[in-house]
Amino acid sequence: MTTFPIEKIRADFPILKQKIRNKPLVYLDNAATCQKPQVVIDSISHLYMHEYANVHRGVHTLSMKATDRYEGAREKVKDFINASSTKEIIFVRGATEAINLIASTFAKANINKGDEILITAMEHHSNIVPWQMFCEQTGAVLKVAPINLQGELIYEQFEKLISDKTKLVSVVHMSNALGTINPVKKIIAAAKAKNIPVLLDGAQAIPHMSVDVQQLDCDFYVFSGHKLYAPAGIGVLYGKQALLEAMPPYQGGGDMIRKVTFEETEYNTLPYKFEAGTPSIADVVGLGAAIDYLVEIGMDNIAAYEAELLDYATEKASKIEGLRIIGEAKEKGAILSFVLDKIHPHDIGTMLDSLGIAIRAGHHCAMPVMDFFEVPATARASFAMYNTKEEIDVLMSGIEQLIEVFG
Ligand code: 7TS
Repeated sequence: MTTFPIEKIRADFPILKQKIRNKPLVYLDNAATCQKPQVVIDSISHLYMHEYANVHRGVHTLSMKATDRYEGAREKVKDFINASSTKEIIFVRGATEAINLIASTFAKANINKGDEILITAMEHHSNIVPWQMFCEQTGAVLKVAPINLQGELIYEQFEKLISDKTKLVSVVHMSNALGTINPVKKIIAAAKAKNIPVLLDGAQAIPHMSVDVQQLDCDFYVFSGHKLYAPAGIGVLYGKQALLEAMPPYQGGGDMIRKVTFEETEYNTLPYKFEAGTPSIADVVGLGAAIDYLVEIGMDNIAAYEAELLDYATEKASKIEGLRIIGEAKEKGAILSFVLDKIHPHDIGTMLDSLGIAIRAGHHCAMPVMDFFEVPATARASFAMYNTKEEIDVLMSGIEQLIEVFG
């Protein structure tokens, strides 16, 4: 912890310097979206000030510069998750669009009536609803592996649900509502033994740990830029090249084609086949800058620092009478979901805001998780690498004040 350059990191995030309601901002809503370092902000303004034009189109200098920046970012993403080729990196709007893309293309081509898609009971709605829509359209069946009261996947039950009919396993790497980190290597090995492709929803995992898609041997990995210190509106779909090659395109339009006549269209090669229309050029460049920034700090250093933050917060929270932590998995990322006796989570959120503390209160787009724990909502403090133990102290004393006044 002592070697983690926390002061420097905090100074890199201009938004953290401000006061909210006359109190220093304590931003603990990082699972919803995290703040942006100056280098990311600068990379975007630099592009618009000096290098902006449409990509893949022009022979003119600006277009070539913008294309270099755009494709350079794809290279950075490839290295960051250790994909084997930039052909496997598709830029999309975010994790949600990536999952919908897979449902509309891979699933449409490979999953039929009576086939099964296996998810878990701790998924975000974006890894539930696209599959429900797909099942409704095709007659495929959605199977849900249960969780226990700690918020962990009941692995034996999951394994039992893998059948000859299973055509896709789609699992969250780290839960946004509970913080649980799933045993993805075991999950993938079990699916591979039956030749079943695996999609990992990495929206929460990606900012907290190093991810190596080749080592994991997952078939698809999806995440959003805005939870990775990059702009909103950009995300990544990683897919194994052979699978992506065999998939039909997602949207039709410019850039995803090689040749168009009124009789037929020849599609472009990977990754462009899946990137119809002018992309979010500046957001991609911002994502590249965020990755450079993270690589310099080191994902393993970030993981170690955040583990200390989570331990500290968990220990403090456990001592508060009337506070119940929702999600106590052994393997857990930097998320503390909780409820308080007699105080509704929305009131916790509002009252903490008056102290300058930003947390999220709600169902976190994981309503089935709320149902399982029989709570309408939770309050959720989610940590990032720029948070500190002092901020956790502020949160805990805020909670104690609430209990004293309203509990
Ligand atoms: N999957 C997980 C595990 C998530 O946490 C989220 C967003 C998504 C998918 C969807 O990502 P998007 O960028 O496409 O919206 N989670 C949250 C959250 O916890 N609070 O706000 C958004």
